[in-house]
Amino acid sequence: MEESEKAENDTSAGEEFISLSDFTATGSDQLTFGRGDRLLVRAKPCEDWWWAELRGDVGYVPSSHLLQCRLSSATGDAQGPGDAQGPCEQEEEEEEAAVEDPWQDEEYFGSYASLKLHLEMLSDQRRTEAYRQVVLNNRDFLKDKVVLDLGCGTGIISLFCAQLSQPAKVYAVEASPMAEYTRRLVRRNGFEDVVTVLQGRAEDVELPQKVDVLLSEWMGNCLLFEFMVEAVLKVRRRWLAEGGVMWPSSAALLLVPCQAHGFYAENMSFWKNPYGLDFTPLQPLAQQEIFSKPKFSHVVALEDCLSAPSEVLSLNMYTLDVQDLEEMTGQFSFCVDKLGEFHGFSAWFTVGFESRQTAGGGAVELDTGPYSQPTHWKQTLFMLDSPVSVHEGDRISGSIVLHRNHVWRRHMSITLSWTVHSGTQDADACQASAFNSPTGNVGTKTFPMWR
Ligand code: GJV
Repeated sequence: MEESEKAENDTSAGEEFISLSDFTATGSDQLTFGRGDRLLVRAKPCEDWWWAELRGDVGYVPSSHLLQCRLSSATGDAQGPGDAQGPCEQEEEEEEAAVEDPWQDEEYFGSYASLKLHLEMLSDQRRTEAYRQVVLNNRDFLKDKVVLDLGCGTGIISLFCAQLSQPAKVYAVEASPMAEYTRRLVRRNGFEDVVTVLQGRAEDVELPQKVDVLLSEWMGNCLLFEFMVEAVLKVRRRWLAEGGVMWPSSAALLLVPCQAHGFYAENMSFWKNPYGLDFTPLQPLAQQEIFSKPKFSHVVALEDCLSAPSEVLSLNMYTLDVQDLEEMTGQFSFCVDKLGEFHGFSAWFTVGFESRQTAGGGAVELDTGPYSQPTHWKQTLFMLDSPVSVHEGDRISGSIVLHRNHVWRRHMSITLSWTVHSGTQDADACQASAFNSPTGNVGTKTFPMWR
């Protein structure tokens, strides 16, 4: 695409945004606006401050307060709130309602009221078996312990506890209406004396005692999406007894630079010459519609990984704080180990479950990356706007920032910044970071997920 054409596409008429919260200008070059105002964004000179128009006035506005209209949501099989539509597509009253519940609980727990997502989770054997293994490996430890299963869904983990160990009590907490069925499943399997199902948000639950074990399957896409982890941290503070166990005990986000020939061809190369015609003017649109958001449910083949993966975030579930979730930053430096096209980054997570007993199978890890059989989370793909050719010995360094949406509490944006350093075909030199040739490709891109 020509540069002039690109500029035209970026700024032509401005983009319409809706304000999610009130903002009062603190300088004469800023605009004051209220929640629900529709602003026309004329330019984005930097990430945090945009130049916008409202009722004939122009000025700078903080981008964090704005939500783009007609930004469609998930690609692929997003879970829970990922299926949401942008509120600008809805009626005015719905907009209001959506802004009033930044957690979108009705929609979120509504999605867990039907079987679809539960079937997906239960059929994911690697996920479900990992939790079963944790219970098995700690069956002696669990004897006479009090357990809380946060977001128990159909109650599978609580039922494993009752079936495979002898806990004093399991509180199975579930906010969605599925809880009623979970109660029936507990009764049908004869565990009603041990497992008590409590329907409600775990943050609000009242228990007769503190718990020895806080178990939960809270992980979303890119680990944090949905931010169910916040409930886990709040419950930990309130209900976990001194010295109690967190399962998972740790979590990590991993990243790898990768090729995505298939996805690129389907959505970008396609327009080059369909039926012998030049459809390339649609490419900027494809870029905006498809590549501006992460692709969920991507499975990255090992041969498409351009280097060994790297851990970019590492969370200790005993010490992680709710405030830490607002912005999380990681660094990376990848050594490219093959010739290929750098189309983007793939991300996934691992969680670790420490063992609390000496005799037994030890710690358990659930790895959702490309070196293991896929789980229902699969991997998440972040496409660059244009691919970069890389060679063995090149280095890709940079950072990732997960920025939680100030208003929509289950959403975040992910900013990837990278530099490709061209190498000397020498993998050892890359390992040692012994060279630092300024080079080729430098880029940064922010992906809303989904707001
Ligand atoms: N309190 C109670 N139940 C919850 C909560 C909460 N704060 N948050 C989610 N759930 N790993 N991304 C329930 C939700 O209704 C569903 O049944 C289950 O936890 C989700 C677990 C898998 N989602 C995930």
